[in-house]
Amino acid sequence: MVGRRWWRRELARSRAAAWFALAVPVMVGAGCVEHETSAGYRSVAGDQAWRWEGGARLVLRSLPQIIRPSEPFNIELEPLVGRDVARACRVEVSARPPEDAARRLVNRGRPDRLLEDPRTVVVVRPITPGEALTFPVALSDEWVWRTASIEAQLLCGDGVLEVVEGAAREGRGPFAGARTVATLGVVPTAGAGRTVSAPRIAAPITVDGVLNEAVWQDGRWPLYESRFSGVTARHGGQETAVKMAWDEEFLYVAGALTDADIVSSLEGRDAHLWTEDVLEVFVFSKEGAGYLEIQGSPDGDLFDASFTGHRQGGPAWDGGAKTAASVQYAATDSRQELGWQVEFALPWRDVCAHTDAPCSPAPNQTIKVNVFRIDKSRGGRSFGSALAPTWSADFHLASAAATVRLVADP
Ligand SMILES: [Ca+2]
Ligand SMILES: [Ca+2]
Repeated sequence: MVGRRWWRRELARSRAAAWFALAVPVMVGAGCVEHETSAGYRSVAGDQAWRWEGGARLVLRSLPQIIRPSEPFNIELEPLVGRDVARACRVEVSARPPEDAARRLVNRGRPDRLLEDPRTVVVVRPITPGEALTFPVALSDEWVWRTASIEAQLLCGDGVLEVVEGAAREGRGPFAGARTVATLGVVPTAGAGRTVSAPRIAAPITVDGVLNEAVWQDGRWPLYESRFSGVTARHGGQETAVKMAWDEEFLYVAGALTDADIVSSLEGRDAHLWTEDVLEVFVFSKEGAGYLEIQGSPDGDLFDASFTGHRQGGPAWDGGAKTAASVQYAATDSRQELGWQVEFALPWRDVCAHTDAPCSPAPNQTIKVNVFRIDKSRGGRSFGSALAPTWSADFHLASAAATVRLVADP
């Protein structure tokens, strides 16, 4: 960390420098303080200002009231720094899942094996003294959280400075270079939640647990971590991707699950598959009334259940769903499991009898669904992931479900 050491040295030297004789606050009105730096920049700030070690300041000029995924927005910051800092430093603004920020806070900087969420957006801008910085940010359609944590760090050389004044969270670990990270705000996000498109297919799917049909070849939807009963996912490695397709008779679901440690001993219709490796599909009503749940195991066993309201019902109902699965092994070692694939065909007549989905599926209709994976290991650990995370111990949450749009063409 030569760069970091260099920066510390520069910092120590510059503590005596004129620009560091930080901001003389002058009251200019209720709740507002006018700062004048010795570099000559003037700015009015309320609470939305941050100070870093060494005295550099950032003032928040604009932050959206609400963020709509896929609609770009700007965050404007005004750095109050001297030329030395401007030369050596950049400002990084990030929009992060609130879970990640909260996890760092709770974890108090201890080691964390969880990976950076791929949907985090990071924008870095060099500093030009006297100029406000604009950070264009767009969240992905796959932003499934109800808020975004907007954060800032000051990167100098290859070090990162600590926040000494202003709202901040614990840093360290893979999510932050600094011990503290400025929290510019936690902004609500508005959107329909996760929305995916299921294509209509011309030739029926062969439900054999082999995903060799053309429609399954690309555009699969990754599952994301879902927390329930102390279970977390995105632990690395065991990825899950699903996709849906439809024709006049069936809603089809395919799952591809990386798994080097398959736990599957249960047999027979309606066995408690969720206690081992399983993929679960829920089809909800838009109005939160009746819904269906089907589960498939790596050995092709089926669990199906119908509900008239939240958890009102169960597996006594046997519908017409079909499932099949296949297990993949390493080419060099036929005992080494690589993962499993599963297919489901769920008849529309079951779906429309137990949900408010229309009985005649047509392009542009939408249905509310969710897909969950429970990944067991022989050591007893479980990891959960979901198409649309519920952030709760309850999978039966219609409000958290994804929207699947039935589309005409792949
Ligand atoms: Ca197949
Ligand atoms: Ca497993």
